[in-house]
Amino acid sequence: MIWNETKECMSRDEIHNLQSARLVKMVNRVYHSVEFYRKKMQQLGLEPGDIGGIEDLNKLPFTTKNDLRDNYPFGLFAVPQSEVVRIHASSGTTGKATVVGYTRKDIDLWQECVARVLAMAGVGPNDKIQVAYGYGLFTGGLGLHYGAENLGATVIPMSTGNTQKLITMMQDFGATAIACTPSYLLHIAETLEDAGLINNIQLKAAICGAEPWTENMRKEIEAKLHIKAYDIYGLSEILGPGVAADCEYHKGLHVYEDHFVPEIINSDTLEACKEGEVGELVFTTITKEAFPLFRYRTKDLTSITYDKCECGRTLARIDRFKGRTDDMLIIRGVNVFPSQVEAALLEMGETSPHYMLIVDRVNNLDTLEVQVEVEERFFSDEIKQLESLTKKIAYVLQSALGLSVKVKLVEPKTIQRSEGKAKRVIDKRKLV
Ligand code: DLL
Repeated sequence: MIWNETKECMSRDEIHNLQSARLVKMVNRVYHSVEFYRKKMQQLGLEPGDIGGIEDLNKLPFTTKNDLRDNYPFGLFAVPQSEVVRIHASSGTTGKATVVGYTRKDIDLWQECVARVLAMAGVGPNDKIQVAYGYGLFTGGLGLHYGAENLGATVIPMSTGNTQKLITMMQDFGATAIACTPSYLLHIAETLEDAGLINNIQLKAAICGAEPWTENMRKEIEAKLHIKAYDIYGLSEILGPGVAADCEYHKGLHVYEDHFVPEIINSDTLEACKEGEVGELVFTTITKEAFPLFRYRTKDLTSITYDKCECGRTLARIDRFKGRTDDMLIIRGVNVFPSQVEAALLEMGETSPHYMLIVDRVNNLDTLEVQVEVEERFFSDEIKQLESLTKKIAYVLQSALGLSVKVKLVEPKTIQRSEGKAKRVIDKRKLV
């Protein structure tokens, strides 16, 4: 059943016309309310009237995270503070936080987008959903919370921080859905397994995102918990969770194009990529009031298709994320994404999905060590078994990455578990 047919199954012409009308309105409004954009457009010799529709989108300037930081905290807001009802922020690893704001209408839009995601995952008013993303300035907790309420589901606002309590309540309240990062869900699954409680839960769906994860990881989670797992994408700058999500066919994430216009560009030339070609995802918001953005460069790497999905939705689909331009490692000149390691390990099927990449530079040469957890039995007296598995993994990774890799097998639970976004890389080259 498609929850919102009128918004998700429009013809491509209807989407084009809707986006054009909304873009024209948005550009006019932003030109007159945000000095930063007015100046940028003037530098390009652009007036609002030059943007007649979506075909003129590429005339508009790009926006980057640095632009947000330069205008910290409220310089890019397009409404007076009295109309802002909520603020969120993401800390990032360097520099100032990026601050975003929402009007009442923006919050309504956000709730609706998240409700659409949940409905696509089969969640409805009869479900009880544990929201185990962090609550606070991070958009995950409150974003999922209000979206689920909007749908009429019963929200159990767990946040992060107490896995034992989460598991107790999962059983006692009969939670049927959970929203958290995929790495945290894996940790929850292991904890349930260790306690022999997997069959005591009523979970049927998980809505996971906020970090890159592979299709194999999705299947691993489904198999461990006997549930359906769905991918939800978003970023605070554009909305928070709910910009795109996948349906039961898992053939890419449907972008809510009635609110966010996606483009894929080559990060070096800034030219548009062809359909299906991997590049940097760029978004323009066309309905947001408090914090509209023109052509925001997300740094997320993916490709796009405009073909109709088997589920009937006509919305553009972006492929599962390959990584971010800024988490690509260059090791001895070879480009490596942590997700490639995850895909290769899970494809092999003899290790756990817990791994860590340690990059170093020894005698001016980059080195990559992949630490991966394997079952306890490999560490018993059968030393030979451990050696042969190490060699096998090194071979598999070398073939997948095109780079020789040192593999270190570690005992279960050695690699630190995360409740939020997982940390997969320690790059010691950056510490010197
Ligand atoms: O992570 C919003 C969110 C919360 C999304 C809960 C999904 C669920 P930020 O903290 O601003 O916002 O981080 C955004 O996280 O640019 C991606 O690099 C990454 N990301 C988010 N969802 C996915 C996903 C939230 N499904 C950044 N797959 C984005 C891969 C994701 N990466």
